Amino acid sequence: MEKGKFKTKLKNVDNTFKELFTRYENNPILTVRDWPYPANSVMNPAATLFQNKVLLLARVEDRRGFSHLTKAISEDGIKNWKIDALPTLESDPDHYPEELWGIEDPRISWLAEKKKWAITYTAYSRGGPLVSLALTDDFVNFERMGPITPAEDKDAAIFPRRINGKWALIHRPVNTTYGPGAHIWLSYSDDLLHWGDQRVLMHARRGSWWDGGKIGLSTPPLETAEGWLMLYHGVRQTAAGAIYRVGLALLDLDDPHRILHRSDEWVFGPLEWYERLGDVADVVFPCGWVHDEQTGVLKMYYGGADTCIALATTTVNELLDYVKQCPVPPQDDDFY
Ligand code: M1P
Repeated sequence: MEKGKFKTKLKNVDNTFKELFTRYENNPILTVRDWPYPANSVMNPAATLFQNKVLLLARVEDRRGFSHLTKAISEDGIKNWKIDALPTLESDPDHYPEELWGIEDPRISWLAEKKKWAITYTAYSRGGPLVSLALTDDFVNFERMGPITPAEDKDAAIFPRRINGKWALIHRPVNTTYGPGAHIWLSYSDDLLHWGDQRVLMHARRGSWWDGGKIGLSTPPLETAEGWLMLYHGVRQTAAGAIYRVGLALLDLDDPHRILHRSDEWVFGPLEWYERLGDVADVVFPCGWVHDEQTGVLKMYYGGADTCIALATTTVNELLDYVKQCPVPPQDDDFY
């Protein structure tokens, strides 16, 4: 056969996967080199709109291994970040002993009813990580509410409004007696402090699934006309270590315990060098996204390899179009 004439039926098959998120070309957008004071790493930022600017509250790990939170503000959410010269919110173990080993991985929800932002963060206590809450209206002064869950629990965010008269919290306790793995739970409260009516919202799958073993909320749930968009991370253990990827689900607006759709495949995972190489390899860890209601564009901010902060964008419509084609999970997903 003449060279170059070989044809296969597959020649015109497009087998490229269309990514739902587009990475910013100059990622990472923030690293310790941008920081005004010495630190080991910056990662896993919460995000919100504040005074028409994008505000990130980053987890900063110091050179002891303890974390605190520092804010960075930018007009376009991409560049020219103004970073606080000193930690914005530090652990305070003298008054809050549960913060002994630092505070980590915040999520921010705007609570219109309270006219305050609620920051849920991991307090690293002697008894293990737990969820603490702080309220603020200016990101300078913080009203610390203390722990809202016992250890071990993390990856929590409060829904931005009451649902059927109650505040709702997504969180991720670790409960080994329930079975292997860690699952996402939903709890309700009248006052943001005392939480009850706890139920599993979503199970980690098992076996070789990308989210087989451990899952946790990524960004706070985003309200759309078709349901709450929930981004969550799933962890798969491999011989080389854990891989942290991100999946998508749509929850019923009035009964968020009802999962309308859940992606079988991950929608975002470590591919680029800043996601694959760092203190913890192969980790993408989003904790915040900012929605531009005029354009529909969603900016997702995430930690890369527990070392830096990166940005990827999509639109709410793209996420909805995708997730609505995903399976409706069985009510009893023990069958996964
Ligand atoms: O190292 C990856 C992530 O591990 C933990 O996340 P989780 O407990 O949800 O598995 C956290 O320490 C997180 O900060 C870190 O990015």
